[in-house]
Amino acid sequence: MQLPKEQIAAHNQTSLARHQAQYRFLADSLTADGHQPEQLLAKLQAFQVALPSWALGTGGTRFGRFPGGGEPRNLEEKIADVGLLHALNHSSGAISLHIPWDIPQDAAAIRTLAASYGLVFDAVNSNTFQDQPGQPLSYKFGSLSHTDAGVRRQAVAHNVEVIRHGVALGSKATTVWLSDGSCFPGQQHFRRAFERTLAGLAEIYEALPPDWRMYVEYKPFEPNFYSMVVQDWGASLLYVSKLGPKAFSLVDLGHHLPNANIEQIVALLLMEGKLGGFHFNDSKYGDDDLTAGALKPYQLFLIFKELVEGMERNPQLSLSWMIDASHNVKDPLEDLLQSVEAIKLAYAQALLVDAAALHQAQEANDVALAQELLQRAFRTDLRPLLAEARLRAGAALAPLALFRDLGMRAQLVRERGSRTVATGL
Ligand code: PSV
Ligand code: MN
Repeated sequence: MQLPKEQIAAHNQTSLARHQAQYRFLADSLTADGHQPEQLLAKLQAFQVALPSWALGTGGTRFGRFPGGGEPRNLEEKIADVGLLHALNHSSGAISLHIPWDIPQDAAAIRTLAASYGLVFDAVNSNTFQDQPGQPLSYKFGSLSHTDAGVRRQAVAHNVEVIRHGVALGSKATTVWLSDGSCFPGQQHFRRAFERTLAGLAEIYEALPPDWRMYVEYKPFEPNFYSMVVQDWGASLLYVSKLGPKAFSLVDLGHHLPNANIEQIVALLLMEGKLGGFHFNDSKYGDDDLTAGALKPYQLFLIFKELVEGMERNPQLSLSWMIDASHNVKDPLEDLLQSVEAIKLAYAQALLVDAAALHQAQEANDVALAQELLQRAFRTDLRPLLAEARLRAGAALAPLALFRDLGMRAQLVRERGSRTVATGL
């Protein structure tokens, strides 16, 4: 569904006066504090977050799934949904595909379709955590780490195939997340499993085109509950360091044990030049896959504070910003709008941190001042700044309100039906 610019402009008109008053007040106070609102706006407009093709339908749990209707039935409709979100917020100009859930039949046509919505393709993702119909060998006991060389060869071949699809679409990276591991002590030999996994990753690495990157995503548990072959950032860093300069770690915010200090992990991966990208989401207990910023907005801000420092130290730094979310109870499109807003808000707040003053406070061990400096930025309400960035880009002042006021979900249900099920988990 293409959203005409005039419809967005008409909706913006209804709240324009209120927005302008709020933005003027904010811009004046930011300027008085020594910030440059125009520079902040430029950075926000340039910041795009890729949306996952697998989050456009309702997520399920092993207990059930409650589809809300109008879910995309194929890749073309998934692209249309991301295009719609991008028209609303002008911040989601990329899509990340999962193979084989999203195999394009005609890559050139899919590319042209995506371009018509202003979209490009971010990292492609492989899937060796499920068996596919007709697949000769099973991944029940692992893929790249499997004891059987035939299974390992099949998993490598799948990843190479994923890269081939990505090349046809103009992607520049592949994300490897392995569910491999063990459920019981003694089931798997840790060192041999690591060595086999590394050998498989090295073969996939060899298949990367020269300008491509490989992201190795870690996760502490699930579906295996005793050990995972890439269980944490230490393991991921080991693999990517051994693989070479085109391999990087990928941080999925839901893939940490409770209370892990993710911002510190981010700082150290940045220091090593081995941070490749993110899967944003939020979690309370584990891989909850909830809306970014829904539970821990301060953590998200602290992560962005490290990222902003990294980007300032190295302006060439290139990271993949992606969302990985999926849950049972919200309209997935509304959820993605909220996630993107929370991510950009955390980024904008991090841009406000007075880095020089913080550095001084840290060197002087002025603990209270350090906290003041962080919280001064975090507690500034920058929502009018985000709205202004959208307004100037021709997007919606209030994306979620527009999505609702135009009855978009109802339109999608009319077009696609109420019982459609998007591919994914
Ligand atoms: C695994 O939990 C994960 O975070 C990986 O990124 C997968 O590719 C994705 O979720 C989709 O299942
Ligand atoms: Mn993920």
